[in-house]
Amino acid sequence: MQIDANLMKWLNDCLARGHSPESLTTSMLQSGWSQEMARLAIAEALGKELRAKPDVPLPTRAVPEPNLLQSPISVQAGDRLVDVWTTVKFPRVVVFGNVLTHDECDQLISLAQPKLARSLTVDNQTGGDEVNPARTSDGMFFTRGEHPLCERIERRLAALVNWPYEYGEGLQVLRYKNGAQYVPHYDYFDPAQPGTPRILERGGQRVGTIIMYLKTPERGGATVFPDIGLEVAPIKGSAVFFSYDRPHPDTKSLHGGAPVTLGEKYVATKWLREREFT
Ligand code: PD2
Ligand code: ZN
Repeated sequence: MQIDANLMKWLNDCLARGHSPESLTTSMLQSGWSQEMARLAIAEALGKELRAKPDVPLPTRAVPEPNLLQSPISVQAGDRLVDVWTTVKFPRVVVFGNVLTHDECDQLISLAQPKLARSLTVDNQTGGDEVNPARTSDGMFFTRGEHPLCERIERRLAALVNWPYEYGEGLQVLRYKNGAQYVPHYDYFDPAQPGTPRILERGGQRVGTIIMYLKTPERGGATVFPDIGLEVAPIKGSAVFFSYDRPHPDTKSLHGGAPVTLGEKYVATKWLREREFT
């Protein structure tokens, strides 16, 4: 798509003056540009800026972002009105209520049940999967749109954070039994690891995460953000969204699943890539 030269000049000037991609997105939306156009134009401008400064090691990327101009109490996310509970500017974290009905939570758990197995994490050396003692949950993946329910939820999430449906990985469902946890980590792929280029072939970096809570434990199991001391309570039907514009700890996107100390917790995670996830 050809992007207007005046718009590009304005974007490049703003970036050179230190404006963030998020603030430029906000300005463009306020001026009546579409989310898609803002995303494309800003990505293009960021690319130009980086080519002019080849020594910048980790490019910032356009990221998903809900439309929270004027601090709404709720936002229309496709087929559902979702509540806005808590927002943090940096790192960008938004907690949403009422993302899923209780029925949808129960149905996702039932669909996932037959395939739940000890969670694996990506082996950074090879790009393959490995059992990790830091992650004691059981998990499974759906492919994108694998069931009509998955597709309905995935389209809702795409609308919620203004990020194309096709850029999302399939949903992952995790079960944390009593005592299980997921120690703090970053969801992006570490550029320094030899297996990463292979992983990035399928849609580039991860730039955002949505963790939906499907079952509330009786105690523990918060999603924690240690860099900012934030704990998100795992309440059934709600979700936490966060984004990261670089694969770097400076994004303060470190997060973990605190141990469940009574009862059982289920979540569904949606990871969002830079491009179409194939
Ligand atoms: O279940 C959680 O709270 C959690 C915490 C950290 C899930 C993930 N990360 C994840 O799925 O990446
Ligand atoms: Zn995570």
